[in-house]
Amino acid sequence: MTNHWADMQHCKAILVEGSNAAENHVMAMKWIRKAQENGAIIIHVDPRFTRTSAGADIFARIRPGADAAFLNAMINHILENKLYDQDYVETHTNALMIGNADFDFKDGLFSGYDEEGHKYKTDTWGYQLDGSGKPRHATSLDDPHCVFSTLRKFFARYTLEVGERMSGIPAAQIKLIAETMAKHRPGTILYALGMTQHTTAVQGIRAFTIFQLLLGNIGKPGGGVNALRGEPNVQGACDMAVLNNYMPGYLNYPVHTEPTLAAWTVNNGSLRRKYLVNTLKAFYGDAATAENEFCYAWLPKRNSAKDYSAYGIFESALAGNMKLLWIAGQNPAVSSPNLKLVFEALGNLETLVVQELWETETAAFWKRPGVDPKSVKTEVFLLPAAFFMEKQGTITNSGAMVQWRYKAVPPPGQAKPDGEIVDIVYRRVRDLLKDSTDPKDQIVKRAFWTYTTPEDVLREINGRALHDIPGTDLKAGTLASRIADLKADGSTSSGCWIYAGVFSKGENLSKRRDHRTDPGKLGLYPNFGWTWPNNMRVLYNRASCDRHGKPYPGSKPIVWWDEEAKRWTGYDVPDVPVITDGPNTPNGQRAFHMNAEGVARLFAAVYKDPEPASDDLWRDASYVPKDGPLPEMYEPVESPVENPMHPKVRNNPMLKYPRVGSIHQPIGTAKDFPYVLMTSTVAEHWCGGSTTRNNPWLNELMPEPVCEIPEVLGSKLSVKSGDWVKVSSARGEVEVKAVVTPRMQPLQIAGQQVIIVWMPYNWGFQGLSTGPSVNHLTIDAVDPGAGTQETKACLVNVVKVRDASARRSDPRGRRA
Ligand SMILES: Nc1nc2c(c(=O)[nH]1)N[C@H]1C(S)=C(S)[C@@H](COP(=O)(O)OP(=O)(O)OC[C@H]3O[C@@H](n4cnc5c(=O)[nH]c(N)nc54)[C@H](O)[C@@H]3O)O[C@H]1N2
Ligand SMILES: Nc1nc2c(c(=O)[nH]1)N[C@H]1C(S)=C(S)[C@@H](COP(=O)(O)OP(=O)(O)OC[C@H]3O[C@@H](n4cnc5c(=O)[nH]c(N)nc54)[C@H](O)[C@@H]3O)O[C@H]1N2
Ligand SMILES: [Mo]
Repeated sequence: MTNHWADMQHCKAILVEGSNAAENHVMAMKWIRKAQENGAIIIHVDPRFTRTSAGADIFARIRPGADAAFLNAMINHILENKLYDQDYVETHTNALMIGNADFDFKDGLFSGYDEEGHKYKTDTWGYQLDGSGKPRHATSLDDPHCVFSTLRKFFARYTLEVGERMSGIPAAQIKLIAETMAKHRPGTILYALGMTQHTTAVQGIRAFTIFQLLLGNIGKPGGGVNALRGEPNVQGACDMAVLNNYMPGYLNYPVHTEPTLAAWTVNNGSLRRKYLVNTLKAFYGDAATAENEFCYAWLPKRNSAKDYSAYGIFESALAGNMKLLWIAGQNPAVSSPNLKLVFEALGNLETLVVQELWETETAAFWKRPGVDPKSVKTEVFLLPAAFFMEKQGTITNSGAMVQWRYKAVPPPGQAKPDGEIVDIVYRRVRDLLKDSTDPKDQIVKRAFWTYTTPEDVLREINGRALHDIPGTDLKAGTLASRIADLKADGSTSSGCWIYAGVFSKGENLSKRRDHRTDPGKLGLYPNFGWTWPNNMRVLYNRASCDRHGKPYPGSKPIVWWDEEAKRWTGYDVPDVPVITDGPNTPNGQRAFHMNAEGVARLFAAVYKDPEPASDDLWRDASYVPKDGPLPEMYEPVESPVENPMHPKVRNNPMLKYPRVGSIHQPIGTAKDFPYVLMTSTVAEHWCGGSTTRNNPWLNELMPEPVCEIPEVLGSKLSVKSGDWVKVSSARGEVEVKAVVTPRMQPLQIAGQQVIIVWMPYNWGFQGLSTGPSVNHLTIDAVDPGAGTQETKACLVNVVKVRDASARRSDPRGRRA
């Protein structure tokens, strides 16, 4: 999220695309409704008519995976009709920078495509530089060489008619949505899995960013691009490096070509080095010294050719390259796509440890329906874990707000909080290694590990001074109260730099609950919980002001330059590199100061600032999507239509699929599997369902999985609601009841009728309510950059099995 939940009340328009907020983010709905009461227009773009659509002013039905076509057509409409915010675009984006003359896009490929290496060479994706290595600037957006002209040319292909042909949304409605968003500013975009579970996930979100930047909607109250995150603490988990390619705080995880800290620093800059040093001090304490590069050598290095994601893990296990897998708080035997591969992989392990509340499908995979337990050699341990109300600690929400939660009841039986389980296992392993002289065991033996409570862990994450630090009020042991307190020389330690300040003057700010203090009446509540970084609530808020530091008219003032006090000030923490560097200085114009250019990037250029990096300011190379600097429409891996834009490059050219051969990862075609399957969750169950399917009341509300089909398909197959159907894909088949409904409707795509069906993914063979898992059908192709699975679009066939009156043949769910 760039903004935060309560901020949505300030929106004048809200585009909800790829999210069913009413059923999955009920608290978001509270603020969406408030905006609506204030006159905001709510737009919902979705393949299925849900409770979110029912509350919207405009509902547009889209084909799964065709969002880029719709968004690009809207962007083109904004550009062609000059509906953009010219001052914002010139001041706060790279629109005026001169692009590399050799950059090109042809037949679905950006310049630099290396077919053999299966990657892009990005040397034409940059700017023309002046003598000092800075991008050259045009004086007008009409300059044919500036980034803005590149944009105009690129998006010109996406007329409203092309948008309609590929997405299924009528041209007039695309125009209406673009003009509504342009007229009602500031507006926001809310998204979730409908956008991300695709092999073009990153590109779709890039299109959001471009659209919002053109409208001048980033950095303002009521603006932004807001990801509605899923699992309660998914934000906190990502912050703490649950993502396999990051250290805590999104520092790139060291790879094998970076054997030393010095080598890592060349690639990541000295600012990030400072934070990595703080993390290493938190990991290794006194063992980490400047002389030994803070024990950097002890970190195992990633092999950049290997896939360490959940998919890579199962593929390693499948190949017999993994002995032990420890799964905590995840139920992949229901929630991962292409379950056949997952089950086979689990069966190839020697040991599986499952740390759980229940004996889930994952823990019970060895006795799943249709399998003889004797044939599975994997030894399974089930460690009983405490649920959220049985332990204390923090949860970080989508707005990066860290909030403390208290224990309400003790855990049952032998169940323990996850932190305690990890602590027990760690100490036991350290004891076992006591006499080891193997250098690789140092990482365990010398770890700085002294925790007794979750709050100790949060203090370690926050960071502290290790010595008295001259010239500051930091004495040995003082907790850091902001990021700027962290030092580069090893005199401070901080487990996760972005959390520095969650403690202030010894107080745990995540426990604050002041819901009254609200300067500016913006809903910021600065004394409620604590948000990273530095308790800032709206990211990029400097961009809410013009080049002179004055708030743009039309949106509520949030920060501004105070000429008398000679500093940035306002209701929120100003998002500027130096608080006293005013709008007449280069720093004062860097509203997007983490980008090397200092401005937002309509075109995601390859660029590194030539100025020597400083310890305190961002002067960094910027992130460039692997699959191109501008968003292009590519078809899902399994799609019933060709790609009329570039038939030879139908799918994302950076896609790798199948990764382990077509036996394990087959691709179905429309000839055998004519319908598009879209999957999602339901209001009444939670994800893989182990918690909710063990609750009789919820089971009564939503007793079993179904396949929802449009009326045209119902008539074609002579299927009524309640009849049994077999749904099959190239990977498996399941038998469920059909629900024939007007919520699903066919779409006309490129002159042909496309039928979309829907299934929930919340069932499996364990618990009080059992039923077949839809993930037997789904495809495990992933986005090349983000690694998200394409569980929103694959091809299936649907055939009638028997009438409603017949019973399901296997009540525990049919095996694929
Ligand atoms: N009650 C309840 N709440 C939950 C959860 C739960 O299981 N139950 N799960 C939590 C979790 S982990 C998450 S990640 C979030 C998920 O929150 P959402 O992302 O809202 O979850 P989904 O149900 O997957 O809904 C995505 C929406 O995108 C639509 N969609 C599918 N494909 C496309 C497409 O290609 N384009 C567009 N524009 N739309 C598409 C679907 O029809 C659906 O309405 O919810 C969280 N909240
Ligand atoms: N087809 C399809 N597949 C999908 C999706 C989809 O839309 N379509 N959505 C995807 C998404 S967004 C997500 S997030 C995943 C979710 O996939 P999972 O993470 O596998 O789903 P959950 O059911 O939330 O699993 C969490 C498990 O943790 C256990 N648990 C809960 N609290 C604790 C705790 O405090 N400690 C421990 N140790 N265990 C605990 C629960 O009992 C549960 O079994 O599914 C993905 N799979
Ligand atoms: Mo999720």
